[in-house]
Amino acid sequence: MPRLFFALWPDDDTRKQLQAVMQSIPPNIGRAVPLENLHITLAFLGQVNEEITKGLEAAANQIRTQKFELKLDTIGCWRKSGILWLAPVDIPEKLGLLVSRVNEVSAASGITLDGRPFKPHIALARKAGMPPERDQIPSVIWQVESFTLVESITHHTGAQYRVLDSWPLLN
Ligand code: 2AM
Repeated sequence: MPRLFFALWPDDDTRKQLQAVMQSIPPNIGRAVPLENLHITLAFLGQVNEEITKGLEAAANQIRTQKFELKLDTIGCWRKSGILWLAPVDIPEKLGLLVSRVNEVSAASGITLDGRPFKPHIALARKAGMPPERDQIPSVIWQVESFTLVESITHHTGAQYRVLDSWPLLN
């Protein structure tokens, strides 16, 4: 069964800005996540069968929250998981609302979520020890206009992500 998650998937302009961030990180800081894999997870769903996925997609179609600007302006490291992350200092209310709605439709479709508090972040590198100096990293301004359902495929070389579906946010 496919492993799925709802995510914010960077558009071309945002990915260009993320490339600048990746280029600012010292190469010895950990194992860099490939540029095309960078994303923000809204809700990790785990393994989901086809029938539930169909229901989930129909329910996600009903989500009507608004577009927002996301400023990714802080960098840090979680020691336990070894993740070097880029994150917003301020979480826009509209992002919080979107996550609530995504969690609701997932639960209503029969998916058990892990219930951990939402910490929006982009994983930039794994097996990282120390974050680089904050002021060496450019901020990213992301105009978030949609959200996506993504499949995670694990290869021995690392994860590969496939966007299955995408829904626009409202003006
Ligand atoms: P991470 O990048 O911070 O590890 C696909 O695996 C996405 O879902 C990743 O963004 C990952 O976050 C996130 N995720 C959240 N909970 C997860 C879990 N229990 N197992 C795997 N990935 C999880």
